[in-house]
Amino acid sequence: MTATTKVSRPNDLSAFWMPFTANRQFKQAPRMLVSAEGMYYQTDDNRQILDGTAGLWCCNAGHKRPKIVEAVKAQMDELDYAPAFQMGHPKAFELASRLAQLMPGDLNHVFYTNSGSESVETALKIALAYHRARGEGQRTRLIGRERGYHGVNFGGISVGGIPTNRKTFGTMLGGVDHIRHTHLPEQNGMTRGIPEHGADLADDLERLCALHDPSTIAAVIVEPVAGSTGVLIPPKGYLERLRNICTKHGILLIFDEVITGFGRLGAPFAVDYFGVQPDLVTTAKGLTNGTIPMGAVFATDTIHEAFMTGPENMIELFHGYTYSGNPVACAAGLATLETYEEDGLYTKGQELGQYWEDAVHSLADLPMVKDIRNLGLIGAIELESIEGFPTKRAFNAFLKAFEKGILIRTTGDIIALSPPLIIEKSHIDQLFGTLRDVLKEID
Ligand code: PXG
Repeated sequence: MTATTKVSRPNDLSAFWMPFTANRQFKQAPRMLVSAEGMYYQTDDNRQILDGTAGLWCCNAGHKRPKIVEAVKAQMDELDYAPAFQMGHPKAFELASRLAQLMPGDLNHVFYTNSGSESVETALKIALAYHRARGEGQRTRLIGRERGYHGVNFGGISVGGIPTNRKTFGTMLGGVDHIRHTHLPEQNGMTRGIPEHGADLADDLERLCALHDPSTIAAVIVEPVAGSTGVLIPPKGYLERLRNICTKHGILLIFDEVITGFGRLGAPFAVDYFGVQPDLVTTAKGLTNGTIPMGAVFATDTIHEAFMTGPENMIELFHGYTYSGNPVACAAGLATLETYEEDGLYTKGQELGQYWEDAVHSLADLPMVKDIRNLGLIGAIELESIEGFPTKRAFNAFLKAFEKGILIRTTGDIIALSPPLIIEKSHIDQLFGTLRDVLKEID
C-alpha cells in the first residue's frame, strides 16, 4: 500500500484504541467517514451526512475550505517546522497579532498550544505564576464549576466537574474547589436563549471565598456557555456577577472559550457576546477550523507585563510545547480567520439565530422531550431517560440519525447541535425535519 492509498475499509480495527468511544460496540458496526465538503460528510458506503455538529464543535467554516487547504499545502512546501523555543517564524507573530486584534479589550497576548486541554493547563499555570510573580504566591487555589468541561488533562479534570471524567483518575490536583452549576430546570425550563433565573448562583463563589479566604484563590475557570455537559446557557447577569466577585477579591477570571470562540454565539467570542471581560481566555477548535491541531491562550496586558521583569536573558515563563505555533497550524489559522471574515461567519449566529431557535424549539411538542436550550448556533434537546438505562435513548437517536443522514452529538440523554456556521435555512430544515422523524421512531 502506498502512502496515498485511500483506506476506506480497513480489515483490522483492533489496534486503534478510540477516544471517548464504546470501542467494542463501534467495532461491531463501524461508522466511517471518508471525505467531507461544505456542510456534508461522506461515508464509506457513499452516503451524504449533514454535519449538525461542525465535527466536534470545530469546523466552523464547514469542510474542505479552499483557502485553508491551499494555505496548508503551500506552508508544507515552504517551512514544515521551526523550533518553538528560542526561534521564531513570521506566521506565528502574524497570527498572534490578528488574534489579539480580533479579541476585545486588552487580551493582547497569545500563547500557543495544540488543543483545548493544553490551553486550559496553560491558562491555569499562567494564573499561578502570575500571582507568584507579583509576590502573591500564596494564591494557589483553583476554582472550577460543577458540570464544567475543561479537557482531559490533570488540571482540566481537576477544575472540571464532569463526574465520569474524574472518578477513575485518582485524587487529581489538590487545592481545587467548585462553585455550583447553573442548571435550574424548574425555573428556566424550555427557555429560548438566555435564562431569566440564577444570576445569584455566582454568589456561590463568595461561599468559597469565605471558606478558603480569597487571598488563597488564584483563579476561577468557567465556560461562558457550558458545552460538553449538555449545553447550559448562563443566566442573565451571572457572568457579570462572577466578574465582579473576582475583581473584588483579586482573583483571575478565566473564560474557557474552546467551543464558544470563533463565532459560535454570533460574535467572535463570548467575551464580545456577553460584554464581560475575563483575564485569560482559552481557545482551540475553531482557531484552525479543526484542520490542524492548535489552541491559543489570550492574556491581558497586565498579566503579560507581570512576567516581563527581571534580567532580559531570563526565560519569563517556563512553559511551552514542541508544537506551540507550529508553522502549518499557523498557516491554517491565518487562512481560517480570513475565511471567517470573508464569509461573514462571526455574525452568522445573529442573522440565523431566530430561525435556528424556532427550529430547535419546534421539537418541544414531542413526548420524550424534557427541555430545550439554545444560544447563537447552539441547540440542545434534553430527553427523558429510559428508566434504568440512562444515555440509551439519546444514543439510539444518534444511531438512527446517522442512518437517516444527519450527524448529531449526544451527552447523557442530551442531544447537542452546533453546526458549521455556513449553515443555511434549507440545512436547518433538513436537520430538524430528520431529527423529528428520528425522535418519533426511537423508543
Ligand atoms: N474546554 C472546553 C470548554 C471544551 O469544550 C476542551 C476544553 C478540550 O479541548 P480538546 O481540544 O483538548 O479536546 C473542550 C473540548 C462535545 C465535545 O461533543 C466537546 C469537546 C470535545 C469533544 C466533544 O461536547 N470539548
